Amino acid sequence: MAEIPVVYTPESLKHNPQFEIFNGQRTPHAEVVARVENILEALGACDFVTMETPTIDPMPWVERVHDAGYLDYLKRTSDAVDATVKDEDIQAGDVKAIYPSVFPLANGRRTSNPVAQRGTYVFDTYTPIMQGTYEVAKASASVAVAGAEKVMQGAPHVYALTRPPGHHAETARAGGYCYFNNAAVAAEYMLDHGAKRVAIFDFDIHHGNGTQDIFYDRDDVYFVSTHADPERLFPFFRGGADEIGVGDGRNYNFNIPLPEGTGNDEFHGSVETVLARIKEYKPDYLILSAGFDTHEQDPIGVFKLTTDYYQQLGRSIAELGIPTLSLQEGGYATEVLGANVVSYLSGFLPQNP
Ligand code: OKP
Ligand code: ZN
Repeated sequence: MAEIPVVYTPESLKHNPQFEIFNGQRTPHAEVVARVENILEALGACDFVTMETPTIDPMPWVERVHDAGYLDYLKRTSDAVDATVKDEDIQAGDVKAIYPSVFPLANGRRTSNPVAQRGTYVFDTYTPIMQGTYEVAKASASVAVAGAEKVMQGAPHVYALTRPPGHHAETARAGGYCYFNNAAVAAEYMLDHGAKRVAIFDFDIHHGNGTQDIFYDRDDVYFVSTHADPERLFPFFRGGADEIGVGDGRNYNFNIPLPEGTGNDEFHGSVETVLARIKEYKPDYLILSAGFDTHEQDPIGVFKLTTDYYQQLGRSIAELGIPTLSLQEGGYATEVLGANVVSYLSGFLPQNP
C-alpha cells in the first residue's frame, strides 16, 4: 500500500489562543486545539499514512523569510507575556495574551515604544501573543521544513500538519492567526537545497497575503492563490486579480478571487486554470497552502465545497506529477476537518483500476 508521510509535532497542542477581538468584542477564537485533535483522530484511523515528528531546527530558513526585528520582537514579547500582563488584568481561567491596540500611521515613523511595537509587528486583533508563542511558531515551521526534507528525499507527496498556520504572516508582521510563514520557510529550504523553482498554490479561502508579500518581487517562487474576494473576506487589503508581482516577480503572482457561494464545480474550474499555469512554470516542487475553510460547513468561510470534493482536488494536483508538500492552513469546521484532510490526501494515492 502506498503511504503518505505525515509530519506533526505535539508542540502544536500547546498553542491555545482563547479569543479574538472583533468589533471591539471578545469573541471565541476559531483557531483552536480541537482542530489538530480532530485531524489526528482522522489520520489515526487511516491506513495510508505514516506519522513522524520533526527534529530539524528551522531557524536558518525562518531567518531568510522574516525580518530580524520582527523575530526579535516576537521572541522578546512571547518570552515575557507572563510578566507583562498582570494577574489582576485577566479574567479568571484566561491564558495571558498580548494584542495590539495602536497601528502605525502611513508616515513611516518608527518607535521603540512597546505598545507601538505591538501594532507594528502584528496587523490585526485576531493574533494574540502568549507565553511560548515564539516556540510553538518555531515548532510549526520545523514541521514544514521536515516535510520539505522528506519531499526532497523522494517522497512524492507529504502532508505537514502545521499549526499555527502561516500564510498570513508577512516578512515583518504576524496576523490572521499566523506567526511564521511555513510555506515560505519550506520554499526557502527547497531553494537552499538545490531547487531552482518552487510553486505555491494556496487554496485556503483567505488570500495568502503573507506568502504573496514575501515573494512578490521574485521569479523563483510562483505564488498562486484561489480565495474569497477580499472585498468580502479577510485579509481585505490584499488578494486582488490586479496583484501580479513587481520587478523580476512580475507575472509570478497570480490571484483568483471568487464570489461568496462558490461551489465544487466553479471552484474546480479555477483549480484547472491554476494547475495549467503551474505546469507551464515547470517547478521542481509544489507547495500547497491547504486550507479547508472552503468547506460548506465552515463557520468563517463563504464557499460551499464538500468533503468528497477535496479528493478530486488532491487527485488533480497529484496528476501534475510534481512532488508536493501540503501544509495545513485554515479550516474551522472542527468536526469535519479531519475528514476533509483525509479525503484530500486520498486523492494523492495511486488509483486502483
Ligand atoms: C486564517 B486562515 C472571525 C474573524 C476571523 C480572521 C481570519 C483568519 C484566517 N471571527 N478573521 O487563513 O484560515
Ligand atoms: Zn483561511
